Amino acid sequence: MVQELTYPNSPCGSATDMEAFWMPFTANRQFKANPRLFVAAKDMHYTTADGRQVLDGTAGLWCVNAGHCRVKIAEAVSRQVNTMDYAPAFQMGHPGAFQLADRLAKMLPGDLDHVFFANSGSEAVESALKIAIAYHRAKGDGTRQRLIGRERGYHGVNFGGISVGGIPTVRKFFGGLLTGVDHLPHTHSLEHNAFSKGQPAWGAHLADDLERIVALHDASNIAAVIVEPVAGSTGVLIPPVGYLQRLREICDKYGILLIFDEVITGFGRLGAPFAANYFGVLPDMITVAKGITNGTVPMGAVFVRKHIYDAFMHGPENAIELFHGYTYSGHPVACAAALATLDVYEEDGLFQRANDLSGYWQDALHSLKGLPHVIDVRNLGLVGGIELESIPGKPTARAFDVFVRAYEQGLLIRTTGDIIALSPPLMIEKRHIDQMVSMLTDLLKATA
Ligand code: PXG
Ligand code: PLP
Repeated sequence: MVQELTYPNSPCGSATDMEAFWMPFTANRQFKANPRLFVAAKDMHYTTADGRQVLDGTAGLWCVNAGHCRVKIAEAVSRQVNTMDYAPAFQMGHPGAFQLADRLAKMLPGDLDHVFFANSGSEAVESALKIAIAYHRAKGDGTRQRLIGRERGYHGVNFGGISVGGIPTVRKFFGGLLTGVDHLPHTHSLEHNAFSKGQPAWGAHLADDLERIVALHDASNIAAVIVEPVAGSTGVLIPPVGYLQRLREICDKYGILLIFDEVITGFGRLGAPFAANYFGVLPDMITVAKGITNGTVPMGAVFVRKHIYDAFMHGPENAIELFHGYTYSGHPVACAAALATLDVYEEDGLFQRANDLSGYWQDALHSLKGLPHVIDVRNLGLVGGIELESIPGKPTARAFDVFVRAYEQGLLIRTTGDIIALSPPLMIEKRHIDQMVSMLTDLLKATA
């Protein structure tokens, strides 16, 4: 059915013009019948196709940590595009990739000192899982092949990522997935932890389930555990006090690699460079994307510790050590964007800023407690989650209604299930936080 668009300034003339684009993770028919289009962005705001300003409560999709259209990043990208558009990634190089890797290595905690580049979080995860298995093989531990993820984990959409991931809808349509995968239990419990401020007190013992999996398969068959330090996509699940430390201890005990998927928590979201810094837990690998370029150009990366890189550096010097890589690994334009992004983070002190604002953010969000249907509020750094009671028989409907009304009134939020997730650019000011919370208060008061 063709329906004319009602937005006067829409760049798309009619619904027919919108048909060809198969939108990702979107209800295509519902969207095309009543589209929501952004056409410009600056700092904390988007401009809609009909000329309205929308406060960005989500940093795009958790990626625009420094705020939109930062001049320094735009100029660096433009310079690079006009100097050298592309250089082959295999058996050739360009200075930007080396500079960026070196700079990242200096920022990273511990001996996380090598960087493998990809183009998205999904590719970073895929790369990390492959490196984990190949690492054990390179050391002569070729039976260590099993991968362990967690329920309610999100690790992107490639086959490895959905296999270790724990979101039923992201998995169930796609057949058998990878073999040799187990899942830890998730740590979310409203019964024990509702309305916790910061890290919840209950739940560190859930990491001990790893002992059960080790007993079942034997450590000699297990390659790696992958978790998000703070799970974002599945509704802002904050790790219980001591949980990540416990996972690290058990992995150490059995020689299992620990991978932190920091696609969301990386680059300041928690008020520290990485969640690894914030929690004081050193994983063997970290996957990142999103904030590495402030969302400007697609890029992902895997940070690996020295012992992992070193394990591959054997054999004849003319032999390729890792048979893995992307045409666009370390793309010059992405590297230029990332280098300028790191400058902006540093010059504006944005990680510190996120840390300084996190107390104000916490108090503001927790003022929503007591509003209709609000069954939990949770927060860490500049991340917030507000869980709503589902309408019986209509899961997701209540939060989606808030999302649409928020957009219409000038606020961008993200919803997953009946959970509202908030993750504003780190340049946010107190007045924006006040505005967000006051709009959310009105919206929630008006929920059916
Ligand atoms: N790992 C984690 C922890 C993520 O959050 C990915 C991997 C995949 O990254 P790419 O770049 O392939 O999308 C992600 C992505 C949401 C939302 O609304 C979250 C993501 C992507 C889109 C929406 O929570 N996370
Ligand atoms: N498919 C074909 C036919 C290719 O030639 C290539 C790369 O050369 C790929 C897929 C992989 O593309 P990328 O390296 O961008 O992931």
